[in-house]
Amino acid sequence: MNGAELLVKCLENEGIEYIFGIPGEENLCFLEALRLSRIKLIVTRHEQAAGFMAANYAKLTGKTAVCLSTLGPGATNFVTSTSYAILGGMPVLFITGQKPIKKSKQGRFQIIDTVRMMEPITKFSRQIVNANNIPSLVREAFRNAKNEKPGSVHLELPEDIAEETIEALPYSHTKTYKSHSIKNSIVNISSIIKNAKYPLLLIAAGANRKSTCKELLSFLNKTGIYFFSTQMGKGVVDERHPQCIGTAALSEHDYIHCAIDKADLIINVGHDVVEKPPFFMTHGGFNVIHMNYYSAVVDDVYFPQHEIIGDIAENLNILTSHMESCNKIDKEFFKRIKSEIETNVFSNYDSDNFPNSPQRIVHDIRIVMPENAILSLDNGMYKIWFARNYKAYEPNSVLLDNALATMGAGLPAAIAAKIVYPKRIVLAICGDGGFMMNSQELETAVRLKLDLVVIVLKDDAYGMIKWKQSGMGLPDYGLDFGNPDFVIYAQSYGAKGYRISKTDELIITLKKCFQTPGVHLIEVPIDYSENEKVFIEELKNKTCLL
Ligand SMILES: Cc1ncc(C[n+]2csc(CCOP(=O)(O)OP(=O)(O)O)c2C)c(N)n1
Repeated sequence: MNGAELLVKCLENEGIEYIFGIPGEENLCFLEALRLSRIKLIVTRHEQAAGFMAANYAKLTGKTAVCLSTLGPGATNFVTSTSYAILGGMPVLFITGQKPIKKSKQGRFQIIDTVRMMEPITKFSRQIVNANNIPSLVREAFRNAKNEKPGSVHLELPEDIAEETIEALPYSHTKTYKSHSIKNSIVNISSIIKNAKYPLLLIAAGANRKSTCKELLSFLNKTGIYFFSTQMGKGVVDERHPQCIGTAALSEHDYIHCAIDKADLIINVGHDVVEKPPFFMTHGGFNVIHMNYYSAVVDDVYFPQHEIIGDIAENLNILTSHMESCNKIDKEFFKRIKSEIETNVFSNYDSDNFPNSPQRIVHDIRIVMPENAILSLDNGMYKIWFARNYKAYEPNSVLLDNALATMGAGLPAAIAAKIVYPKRIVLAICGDGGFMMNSQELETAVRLKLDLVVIVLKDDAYGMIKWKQSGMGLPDYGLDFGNPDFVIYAQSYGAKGYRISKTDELIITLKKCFQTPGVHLIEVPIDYSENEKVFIEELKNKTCLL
């Protein structure tokens, strides 16, 4: 066996099914070992996109994912997706190649210090300098990737180590047993919750685990406490739940903040300051109980007074067993707030104007999406509209990035979702800016014969930045661009292309695309004048029904 074969064996031992990436000549030995393994290689058209696919595969399956690149330029192309995985808490092993390290005739050709480059954006970054170390380094990489908080790890496999002859075995996994100290303090915590008049529960990114959904629902149903979510906590509990008051897509001044500002206690399940803040804590304001796998990073906007650290599902289960219906809650207040949010956020989509308003687009997409369909959002202005106005019914049914908040991940994430769930409908929504950052992956989707629908929202500009620019009272400058003809562009990849030219065509076209196999791209012009009308004027003039 050689080093590359041993590495592949170790990856098989970790249960790896797919590797996403672009091989270079330094990976050829690894590629050959992969060819003879049961792992499937998904070749992409950019390493960044491979990293985004792996990260979303990890998010959807809960398993550590793997991606591959060559040295130098391939590795530098990984930087954005490595950062995406570490901030977003997605366990991914990034494997890069390298020239031989013992004797090489290549000088410094393509060589950069990839291990050091990866250090600040991974939890563990190592060069394999001896094939003997492969089993322990792989286990360490996977252990680090999965340990709380999950994230990216990196291994560099030089060509000569890949070719080294070696006899070794992968290591087996360790079963970890953890102790609980929460049982002792639970009575105290439960009485704080029982005594609150305006308690709220916040569901954030860290709560997005299979085990947590059930426990959260039991807690909410038993206590009657109202809840909201951060963008990355969307759908962990069905947003149609009668106690749900929506998603805090903005940090302040939205309708939801009428409830947050009145709260005396927030039970914050799974929050992490990497997310855009759902609220700002102030001295003398509400108390926060932070429940997460790890302790809170204290920040000017977040300094919880209580922490319950450890497995969220187990701790919630213990907490629920000490709770009863919270009868001190001012239910009338929360009912009023909820009805105001239903009217102003979820029912305010009536405009027949063309180009379509963001509210109308969100509404039309929600009504045609089946219950378990998956929406994958890139980053742009529309992400705020979807986070705020689109009700998620199931966990991970809205894939979005509110941590690195990078443009370009929407389409690769949708491809990963379709690989994991071939039978579910998957819709990617991108701005014309973000789409063009990884649009080449349309070819990957066509080659993999995926049934996938992509909406490109066309405003011929970096719309989100335009909105911020005008909000700061600055003149319109430096944010407009031209676009290809998206219909012809899609067709040139072997996908089908459509252009919406009337408001009500979106629903009809989407229904048709969902029923027809293949990759479909729909160009949808969007009217962003609503950004200012709602987020600046309407919210400024709103009054909270207190
Ligand atoms: C890789 C990357 N570059 C730049 C940004 C900063 N940024 C955030 S949103 C945005 C505009 C997005 O434009 P587009 O995709 O067209 O969507 P729109 O806001 O117009 O709906 C920019 C430039 C970013 N988040 N990520």
